[in-house]
Amino acid sequence: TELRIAVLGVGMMGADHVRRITGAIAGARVAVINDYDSSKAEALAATIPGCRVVGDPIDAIADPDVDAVLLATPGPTHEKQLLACIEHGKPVMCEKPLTTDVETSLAVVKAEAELGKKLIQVGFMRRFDTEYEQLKALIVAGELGRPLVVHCAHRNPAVPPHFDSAMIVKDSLVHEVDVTRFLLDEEITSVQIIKPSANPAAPQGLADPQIALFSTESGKHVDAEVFVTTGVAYEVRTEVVGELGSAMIGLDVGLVRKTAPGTWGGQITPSFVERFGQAYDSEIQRWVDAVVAGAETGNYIDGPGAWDGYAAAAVCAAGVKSLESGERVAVDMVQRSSIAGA
Ligand code: ISE
Repeated sequence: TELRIAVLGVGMMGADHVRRITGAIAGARVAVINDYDSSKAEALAATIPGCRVVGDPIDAIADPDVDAVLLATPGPTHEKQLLACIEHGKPVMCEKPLTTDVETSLAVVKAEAELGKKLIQVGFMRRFDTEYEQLKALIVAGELGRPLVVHCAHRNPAVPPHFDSAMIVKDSLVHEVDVTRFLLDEEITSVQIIKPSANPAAPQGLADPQIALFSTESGKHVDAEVFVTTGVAYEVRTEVVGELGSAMIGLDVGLVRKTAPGTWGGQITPSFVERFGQAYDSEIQRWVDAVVAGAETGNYIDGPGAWDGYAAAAVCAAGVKSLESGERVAVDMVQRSSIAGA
């Protein structure tokens, strides 16, 4: 029997996941679609055999024909929808952010911990990208010695018109936050955001690019350039420098072609959909497998969970404060050990 998934929100990411679950993922199908734009939901559902539209997101979660939920709705709706998943015992893959502020993220962590089951996975897809997996494996095997410094670059060709300076922190930099926590396996304790002179091509008032500096519990340094209006392509690069050497991923070295008159080069992915296509595929396949296995283990996730979503929210909140003050801001978060089961 196939896992019956409800996909809530069929914008860019949700629609991409519907296509993925329908065409590339084994053991699962999209049984229910929900979107605030019901005609969009109807149009997509009509292309999938056995799929129907449920107009209310909470009804979609509670539906008896739904085994698991994929949340790709706007961030401000996540808290209520995640709490409904917990209430109905439905495993959920939640696109980032977990919720849009620190308090509600912590409330979700606590509600899940009280239930005593790992139901919530957060869509930090980079952890499933082959290159990030290789980098992590090098570190874990001790091949780089102790990691000392991490350098990140995160460039988008463009962002939607409503994107503001704080969204560069909460929507874009948040991935470097998760990558840092994933690679170094420790919490980030402070953030500083530096605003160099803005790209003249960026919309008026958008602080782009931004340079973020993180310190971690053991005093490691991470810097990240986030530049979302390059007009070029989608580029994500991470370099880890350790005691015994360094390693870098995201060099975009696919096919290198040489042509007259003496030029060489290749191609760069236009957006995260292509750059992280493999990561999304393996993220969702492993999640489906974990949900199926969860009935026996009580653990319905295989990847970052609610705690990781909360930690990211706490670091980004400090980042948004630093964006305003220019100062280094300490990250305010509770001890993980203070929440049994988190
Ligand atoms: C978007 O929401 C993402 O998650 C992408 O990975 C990131 O590169 C982009 O900047 C965000 O807007």
